[in-house]
Amino acid sequence: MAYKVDHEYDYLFKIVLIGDSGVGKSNILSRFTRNEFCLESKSTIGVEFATRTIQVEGKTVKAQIWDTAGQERYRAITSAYYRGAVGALLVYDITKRQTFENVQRWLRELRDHADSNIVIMLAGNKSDLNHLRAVSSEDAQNLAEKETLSFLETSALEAFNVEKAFQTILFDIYQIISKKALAAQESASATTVPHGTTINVSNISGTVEKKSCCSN
Ligand SMILES: Nc1nc2c(ncn2[C@@H]2O[C@H](COP(=O)(O)OP(=O)(O)OP(=O)(O)O)[C@@H](O)[C@H]2O)c(=O)[nH]1
Ligand SMILES: [Mg+2]
Repeated sequence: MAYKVDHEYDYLFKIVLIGDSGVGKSNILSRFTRNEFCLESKSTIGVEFATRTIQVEGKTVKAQIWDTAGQERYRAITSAYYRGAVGALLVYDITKRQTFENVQRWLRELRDHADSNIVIMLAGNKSDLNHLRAVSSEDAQNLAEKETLSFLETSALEAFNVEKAFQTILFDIYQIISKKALAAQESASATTVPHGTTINVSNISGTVEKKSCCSN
């Protein structure tokens, strides 16, 4: 979902949160959208979303961030969740090795269900629990490089890098969208057909007359 509209905002970007249950997706979302954190949050059931508007390169960008359960049995239908998403924050817990091992599984799911141009950031959450660390930042950095993802360690509890993670995703999406818009403009001006030209197209059954519908 990357619409350009006239009023409240210039762009609306849909971003999905993914990762195993308990890694802190819902708290990352509440930290970013409401500046709230809950130590005893319950597992998400189904889908929730929240929004926040920020400025990117002088444009007003509304981020619509979707959150679902990491647990398979509570998850909403996958294809609907990913539909229209232009960004993804893939979260693991730095204190739980398994959540990092499962990153490959989440990447596969993105590959299967999301747009192939989706911007992905890997986030190692709970960086405040460094004494319990089970995933080194080097391991995560290497994986991120191999899979061409951006990477940050975050802490929803300490509000560390949460803002930066979303800002980076939104900026990267904005860069892609504005480059695409420029390329489209350039190719449109290169292939413009003059107004109202009548083109005669012959086929087997005779001559079909087609009016050019180019309006530029
Ligand atoms: N220490 C610490 N705890 C965190 C952090 N982020 C989340 N938690 C805790 O981790 C637990 C799970 O957080 P959630 O945000 O509910 O996890 P989730 O990924 O949304 O889980 P599901 O909805 O089941 O997929 C909660 O007890 C949170 O308080 C963090 O940055 N640091
Ligand atoms: Mg949740």
